[in-house]
Amino acid sequence: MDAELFPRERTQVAPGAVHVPDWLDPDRQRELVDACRAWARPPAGLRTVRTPGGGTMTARQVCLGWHWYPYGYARTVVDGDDAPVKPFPEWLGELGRRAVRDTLGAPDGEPEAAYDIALINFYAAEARMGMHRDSDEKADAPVVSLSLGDTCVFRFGNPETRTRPYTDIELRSGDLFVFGGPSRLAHHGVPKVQPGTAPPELGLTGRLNITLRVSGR
Ligand SMILES: O=C(O)CCC(=O)C(=O)O
Repeated sequence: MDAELFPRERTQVAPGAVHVPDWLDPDRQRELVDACRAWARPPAGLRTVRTPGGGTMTARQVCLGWHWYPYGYARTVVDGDDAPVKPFPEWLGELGRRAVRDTLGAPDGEPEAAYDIALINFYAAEARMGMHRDSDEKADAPVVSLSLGDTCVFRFGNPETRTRPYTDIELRSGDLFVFGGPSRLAHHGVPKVQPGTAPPELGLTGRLNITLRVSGR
């Protein structure tokens, strides 16, 4: 039995930034892992991202809709096999809009966000992601982040600096994190993954993160 003594609660981490534990049920998590496996296949599959300074990101990545590279967007994998980026499925956009409605509520008199970018990050045991802002988009719609597999420490900071103040949150398989409004450009990162913590029935070794954004393009 692995039920929590006290269930984890939905938390507003900062204005416009909300963590919802267990938002995805186990069946939905499995469906998303299967989808990620298909998206990860070449062409335009999972790749190692090289940064302009000559380094590499330890989390490997595949994109849907628009291809993100440091630091811009393209329709083909300009820093990889040059293949057209895989399409962004409508059902994933609907999942993103539901995530925003469930956390931040329906936008006042404005149309709901038309999600058109997914970044799928795969973290093996030693992978992490440095503090950064999601600032290559031309739209200010909230970012939706879904976690699958191993638990990680997710560091959520502030828009001004890559350093303190920040809050460390444990993101587990099935958790949702949404950040918009005054937190849309907050720095965030993943300093640690806890290997071997994925739910065994998910059949995933490591951690997957699905980040949904609106390009505004
Ligand atoms: O893996 C995560 O939870 C964060 C991913 C992220 O920050 C990004 O893709 O920009």
